[in-house]
Amino acid sequence: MLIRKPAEIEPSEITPKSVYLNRRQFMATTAGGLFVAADAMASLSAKPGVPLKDEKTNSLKEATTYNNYYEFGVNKEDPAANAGSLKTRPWSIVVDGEVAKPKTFSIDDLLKLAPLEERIYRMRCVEGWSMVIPWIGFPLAALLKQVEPTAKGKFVAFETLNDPKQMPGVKYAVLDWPYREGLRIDEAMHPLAILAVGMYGDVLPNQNGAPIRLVVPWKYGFKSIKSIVRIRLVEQQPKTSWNMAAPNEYGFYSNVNPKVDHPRWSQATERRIGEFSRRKTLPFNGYADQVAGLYVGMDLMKYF
Ligand SMILES: Nc1nc2c(c(=O)[nH]1)N[C@H]1C(S)=C(S)[C@@H](COP(=O)(O)O)O[C@H]1N2
Ligand SMILES: [Mo]
Repeated sequence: MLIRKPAEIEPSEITPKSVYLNRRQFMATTAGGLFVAADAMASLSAKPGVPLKDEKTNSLKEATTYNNYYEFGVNKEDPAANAGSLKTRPWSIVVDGEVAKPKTFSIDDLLKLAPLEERIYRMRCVEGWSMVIPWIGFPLAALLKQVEPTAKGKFVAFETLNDPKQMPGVKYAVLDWPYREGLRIDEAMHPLAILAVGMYGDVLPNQNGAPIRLVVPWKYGFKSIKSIVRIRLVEQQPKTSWNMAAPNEYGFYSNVNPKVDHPRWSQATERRIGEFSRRKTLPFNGYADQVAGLYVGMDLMKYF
């Protein structure tokens, strides 16, 4: 099947060869009462992303056992240990606010929005570690176009599920739940911003944000909100969980910027999980050629 490649994406990030995802696995996860429609299954053909030059893709084990997902605990091994209690079917995302066509998308609706693609992205956590992960997903823009944002839809606000019965961590007030994130509309429409439904050729493990999560590779990892249930288009910059918790440490934009230190540590270098020596952190996490244009004229020391 034909998969169009947005002009902004480097050829090195997507290869021309088609592969099939593990369809049996996608069907298995939907077996809790739901069938994936035939045309949705057809869209599950993906292109394998080419590994980044001089950067090894992290192992599935690394990407699934060293996580932040505070709804399941604050330690890196907690999400893998505790996220089994998350029920990922049935699932839907309510999309409303400043849009002409508000809509509730079931997971099957979401899988039909656009062909799935594999994207191998560098991910940089604000804590100073990074990984390279092969995600499977589709541009967030494909969903936003469906609801037709109005002229007042200047920002996009996202929310994670907030269910104490499934998420042992939400009884602790470490963050103001539900976990909330936000993007400016032009950031959200950028072709590098994807909604991921899988990784490593398979469905997303719960600890990585099943069944659907945001991936914004030029920003610190906390912007990439997991297990999304609500997306709202808004006129004013929305509140975000980490910014509410510590506004001097976590800004709204949170673009990866080696020149803006966290108040308690430097952001100039990072530890790639699996590597011994530290790497230099790249502006916009290495995606400056594609995304720097979004921020022309903005003081990125002030809007960190
Ligand atoms: N709902 C929710 N989403 C979240 C988090 C979280 O605690 N809750 N942690 C964030 C942080 S800080 C990072 S670094 C990434 C890490 O997970 P990943 O390796 O699966 O991207 O998830 C982000 N998304
Ligand atoms: Mo993070």
